[in-house]
Amino acid sequence: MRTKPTRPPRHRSVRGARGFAPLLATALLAVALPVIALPTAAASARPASPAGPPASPAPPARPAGPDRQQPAAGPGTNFAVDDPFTSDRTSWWRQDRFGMFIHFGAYSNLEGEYRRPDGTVCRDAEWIKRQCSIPMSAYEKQASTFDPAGFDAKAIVKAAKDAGQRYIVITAKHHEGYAMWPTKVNTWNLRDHSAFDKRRDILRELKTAADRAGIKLGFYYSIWDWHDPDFADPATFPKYRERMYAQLRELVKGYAPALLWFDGEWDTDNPHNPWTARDGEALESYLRGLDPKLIINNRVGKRRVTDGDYGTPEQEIPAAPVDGQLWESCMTLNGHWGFAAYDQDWKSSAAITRNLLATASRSGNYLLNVGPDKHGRVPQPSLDRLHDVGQWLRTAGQGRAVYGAGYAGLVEEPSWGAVSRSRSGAGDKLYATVTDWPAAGKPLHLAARAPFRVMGARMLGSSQPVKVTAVKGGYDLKLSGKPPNPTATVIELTVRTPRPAPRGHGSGLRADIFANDTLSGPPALTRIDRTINYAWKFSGSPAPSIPADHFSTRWTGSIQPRFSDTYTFTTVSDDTARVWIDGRLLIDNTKPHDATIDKASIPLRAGHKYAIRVEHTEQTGEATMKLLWSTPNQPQEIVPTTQLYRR
Ligand code: FHN
Repeated sequence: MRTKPTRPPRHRSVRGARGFAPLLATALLAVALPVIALPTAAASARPASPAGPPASPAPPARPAGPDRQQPAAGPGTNFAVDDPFTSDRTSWWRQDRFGMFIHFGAYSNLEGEYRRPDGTVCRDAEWIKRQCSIPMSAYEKQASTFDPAGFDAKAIVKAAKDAGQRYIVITAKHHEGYAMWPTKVNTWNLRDHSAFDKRRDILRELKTAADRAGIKLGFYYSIWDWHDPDFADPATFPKYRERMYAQLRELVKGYAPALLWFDGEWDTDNPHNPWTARDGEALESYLRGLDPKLIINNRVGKRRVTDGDYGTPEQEIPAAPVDGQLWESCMTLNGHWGFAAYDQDWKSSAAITRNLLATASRSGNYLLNVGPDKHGRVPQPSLDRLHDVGQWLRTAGQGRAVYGAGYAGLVEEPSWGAVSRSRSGAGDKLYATVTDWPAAGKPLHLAARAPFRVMGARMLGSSQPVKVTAVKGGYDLKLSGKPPNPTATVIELTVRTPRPAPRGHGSGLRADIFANDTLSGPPALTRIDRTINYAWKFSGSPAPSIPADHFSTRWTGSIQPRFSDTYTFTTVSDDTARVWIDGRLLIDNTKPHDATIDKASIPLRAGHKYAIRVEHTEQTGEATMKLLWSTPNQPQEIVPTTQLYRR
């Protein structure tokens, strides 16, 4: 039976209604939202180190953050290198919002169609070898004729820029195992097994063109490998893993990608996939050791909230901002990732543009795919649509609703469009993008979630007036005439919110750390923790003296909000988490669990110090504890040190 993951349903545009806490909620909202972690296979053998698979766990990444004095892997290791929501390391990614995905491999040479020896025709794209049960010998034979001489890196980068895509992720190696660069690890690659010019290296060409154009370049790499004979058997899998580490080292050291986009991490067969969460821990640590600036997606592990830097919903757009992790929606332009000549079912330019706006308004990134043909050329229908999106973004500065913009927070998502917020030198702006133009005289309502004033309003690309009226619970926008841009018309609102209290001068919370999972007896260690941002995973723990299992921590002190608003506290925890604010038990998840998100809200007053107590326990396996906060006026982040005091 084929165990191919069911291809995610194709979404034209996914708009989810969202419930919000009523404005200035006074009620205490406590909602536990369990994130169901994927079942991990039995713990696998050893991770590898930069030199290859060692006898002991790989040395952890040297954290890019301030805690550089972290010990080597094992007890004392914290794999959380910084707060991806606010770190310099992820800043470009959080600003750029819109990227180009490129699926290009030996499968492209078949252009979506395989004629079997009996004359029957089988169709698929990047999965064609497996879905059409092509014998490996026949697949290798067809790959030997692959000659993408028409691959024009400059033209592809120009197309991305023309589309307004500010980063590119190209398949360096897909499930077929065929490397698109001259790897030295094997001969199953575009240099050694093709009809292509052996002097060329398309990843090098793309890197050069992207650098020149100021576009970040990332590589997609499939863990699942249909070609490597050592992949499927757990006994020989370490040999595959050694080759995989060597290839990734070639890519990171040879091409300096800004990002690695892993895939093929899921439990599946044909061939069996032995990849485990423990493998993901070691690989992520290894890669961060190779390059601390790397951004890595969550498929490096098992696609969970605790893996990598960001989540990867596919062919869909989450209905609301994702809790506890950055996220990027990847999507095809037709129904396939790789080139499929028969698939002319293209999404409309308007649908793609609206998807991008919906994504940005929920603080997500949008990675939109092209699949070059066997010559290496991007299909014209793809280029046409990308051009249209870029045209919309360039018109009248409408791109401000996307680049550097994110979840509005201050208002509920309306049914008539999307609202994003951008705070830059140009001021504090809400970008209300109208996709469902109101009937004459009918106002558009913005339901406020927190107090703010509208200081100005204008329609981008038009001199049509926008009348803003304060009404109960928010504002009404009255528009006139016809929509200047039927795809989406942008109303730019200049807003002012209550001034925050001055930044605090806290240095962190008192942490009492116990060498047991019951917080009992005297603590083995007491210190000041700058934040609660810990991914101990399998091998780490709060300190070298604390074993990787059966430990617990109690943080105490006070917390100082900067806004008078309803604060939502979010924990990402494994095994248990409890949070008290001002003596109230807000989060109480004491049932041992895998990586889980818990949330609760409470109204707080700016500048006031509230008692805080946080407890975490770890029994066995992976361990994680992160404390984030957000308000309608403050996007989610790890609670910063300056707002935490030891007493
Ligand atoms: O199996 C792959 C598929 O071919 C494609 O690469 C997508 C893109 O994210 N990822 C996997 C399916 O989830």
